[in-house]
Amino acid sequence: MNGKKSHVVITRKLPEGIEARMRQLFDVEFNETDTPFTREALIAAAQRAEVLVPTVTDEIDGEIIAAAGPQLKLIAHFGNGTDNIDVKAAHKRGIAVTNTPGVLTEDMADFTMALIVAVSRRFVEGSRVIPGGQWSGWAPGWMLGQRISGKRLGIVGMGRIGHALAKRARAFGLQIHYHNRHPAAARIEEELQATYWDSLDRMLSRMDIVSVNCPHTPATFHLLSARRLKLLQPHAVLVNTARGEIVDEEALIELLEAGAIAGAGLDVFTHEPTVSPRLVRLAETGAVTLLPHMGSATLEARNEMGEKVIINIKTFTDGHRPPDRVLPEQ
Ligand code: 8YV
Repeated sequence: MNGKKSHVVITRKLPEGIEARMRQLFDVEFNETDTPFTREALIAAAQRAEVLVPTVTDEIDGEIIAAAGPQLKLIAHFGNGTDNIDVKAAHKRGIAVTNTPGVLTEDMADFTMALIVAVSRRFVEGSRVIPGGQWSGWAPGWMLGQRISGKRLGIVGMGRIGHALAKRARAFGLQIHYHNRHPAAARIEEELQATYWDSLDRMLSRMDIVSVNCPHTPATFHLLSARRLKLLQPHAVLVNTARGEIVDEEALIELLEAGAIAGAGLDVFTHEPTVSPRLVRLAETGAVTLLPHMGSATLEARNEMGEKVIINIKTFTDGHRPPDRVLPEQ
């Protein structure tokens, strides 16, 4: 881009060290207050930026892409999932899109494993008892959860995060089952002693715990539909740390309210940051554990995501192919 520093607009506050490096390399507009951009602010940013750095809280849809000025050449997403960006529309307008894969895998897998344990062993409910002054002492039949060891974990989506989760789950004594568009490499199946289920329906009806770990795409929207959720066994636990839209949230709420499954752990929701009051009520009864989209929230992940954004912008503006280019789904 002519030897002059590229104009980069960042929609949220990033780690200090990352912002300092960006200041050296680019002509950057930061968001000092960290207030999410309104739609109008996003459109205005797309009309002046050469590079836009959004996050999961920015909906970069076809209309915003259409309103972007001709100077916008790159959307360097600070995040792994790009379901908030109309990648196809960007591609058509010659705007490249990059993301930050790989650097949040281990943190996401730790977090998902922790949520599986927390829901099965009622950590959140238990943690409220002492501060609430409700503990009158131990009793043999009190706060009973479900044993994890020896149970069947069904992973929906055996990508990087699914694989990292499966490794942890093996150490907890879980049997690994998975559904994916394609079976994993034989080496991975062998390492995990994993069973591939071509039919998601059949897998769901046989699992004790189900974890959603696939990306949200048009093909995975409500992949766990009302019909499929009903296939879960009454003692099953569902954990979703991927995207709210993959599960039919209303149908899940109905199942939980009816006590038709044992519980759920959710870190993602259909209309973030708004969460259904019915889910909140279920959380109060202990039927569901709700967390505020914090699966990848570690200092290390945020710094490494920032590094990836810098590398993607720098390689692109230097005229090379950025390492984390995202292409539209075929
Ligand atoms: C990030 C995520 O925090 O990267 C993702 O896809 O869902 C999150 O863990 C978020 O995307 C940051 O933009």
